Amino acid sequence: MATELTLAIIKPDAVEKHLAGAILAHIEKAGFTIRGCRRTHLTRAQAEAFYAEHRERGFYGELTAFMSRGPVYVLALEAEGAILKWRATMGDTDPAQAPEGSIRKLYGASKGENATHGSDKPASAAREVAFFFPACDLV
Ligand code: 3AN
Repeated sequence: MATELTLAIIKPDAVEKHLAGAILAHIEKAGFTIRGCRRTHLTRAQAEAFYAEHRERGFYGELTAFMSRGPVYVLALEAEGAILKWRATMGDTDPAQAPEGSIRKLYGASKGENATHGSDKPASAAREVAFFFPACDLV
């Protein structure tokens, strides 16, 4: 399996609950190398651009309001097969369905406020990493 980068976000719900440190520790224990890490507060327009592929879904307004509600940590994570590995580490979108010990089971509250984001496929990972990090900042 090839070494990949994926884009993770520690979402506003987790940052508000002071869970960013616990989630960063979970990420490192799971074997990812954090190649980029930045705290930022998305504007509504940035959240809308980031989630543009979901614009037809009923929860788009709720999602983009939530994602711009407070600070987030954006992370570029590296590992063998990082995209699927990070999705497995997070667990299902719905925390109630996520496996015991996964980040969303441990820290998520609902399908919307589920603590973390992860890219779903290689094309999304490339777009999402580039959305937040110029190549020179991936160290
Ligand atoms: P995932 O992030 O697990 O790939 P998607 O692609 O189904 O999940 O959904 C994209 C984003 O929209 C997720 N981050 C999730 O928090 C949010 N979302 C999904 N379903 C709902 C819902 N029913 N209500 C509010 N937000 C949702």
